[in-house]
Amino acid sequence: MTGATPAGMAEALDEAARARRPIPPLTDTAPLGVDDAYGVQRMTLERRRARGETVVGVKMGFTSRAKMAQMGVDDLIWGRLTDAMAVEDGGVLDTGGLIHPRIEPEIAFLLGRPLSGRMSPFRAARSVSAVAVAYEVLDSRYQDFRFTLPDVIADNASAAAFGIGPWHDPVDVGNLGLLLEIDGRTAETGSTAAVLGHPYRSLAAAARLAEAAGMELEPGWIVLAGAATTAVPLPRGAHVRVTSAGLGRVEVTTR
Ligand code: OOG
Ligand code: MG
Repeated sequence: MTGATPAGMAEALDEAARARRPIPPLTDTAPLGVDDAYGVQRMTLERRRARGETVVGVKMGFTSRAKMAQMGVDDLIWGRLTDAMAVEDGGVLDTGGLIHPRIEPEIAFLLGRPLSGRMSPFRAARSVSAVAVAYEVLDSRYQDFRFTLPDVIADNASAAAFGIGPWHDPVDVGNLGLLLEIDGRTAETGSTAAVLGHPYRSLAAAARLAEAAGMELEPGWIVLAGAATTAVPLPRGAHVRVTSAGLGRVEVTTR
């Protein structure tokens, strides 16, 4: 059903998202390694580009132990963000087109300079022009949110939507409290320190992955550093708020 070629896999994932019909993990029926999975991810992005979407950044995944444990994987990954995934702060997200959305609190970086290569987190941080509190909405195109590492890589790291709070001049984001509230009730609390010990390590990892992919992260791009807590189901008709000490908050209403 999914087709064993990379292009067939990309089509199956893209169609699953568009038709809102989840598929079994690709690795249930075909061998798929990490490198080939990134090839499939690139092809799903080509399909989005062909529909007029523009890449506006990248998202890091599984940068916290909480997330690795939740999803049963053991390495960090990345995916691409497009303009069509962005939700304005305080805006409305229609979850009707999503399969089984989840939301998680994150920190976002805005790049002021190109970034690629192997470097210390400290050096990577020098490319950052602003930081913000953010959320990510995940929506696996796989049934029951079940996948192996190559599966989720191919599926663009479950990326579905994201929102960014007000940008701030770079501050030390090494240990900021994060609060995720749904309809005024606490859903998750955590610290940015859960992201690889410091979110700038996630940024350095993004720079390394960019080099490995033969590309540069571009000025103006957003980097989502990865969730500090587990992701929680995102219901319809909900008001969600993510607050971070020092960075303010970002809000979204779902319908
Ligand atoms: C994959 C995406 C993980 C994060 O912040 O760790 C991620 C998933 O959990 O479905 O975005
Ligand atoms: Mg995330």
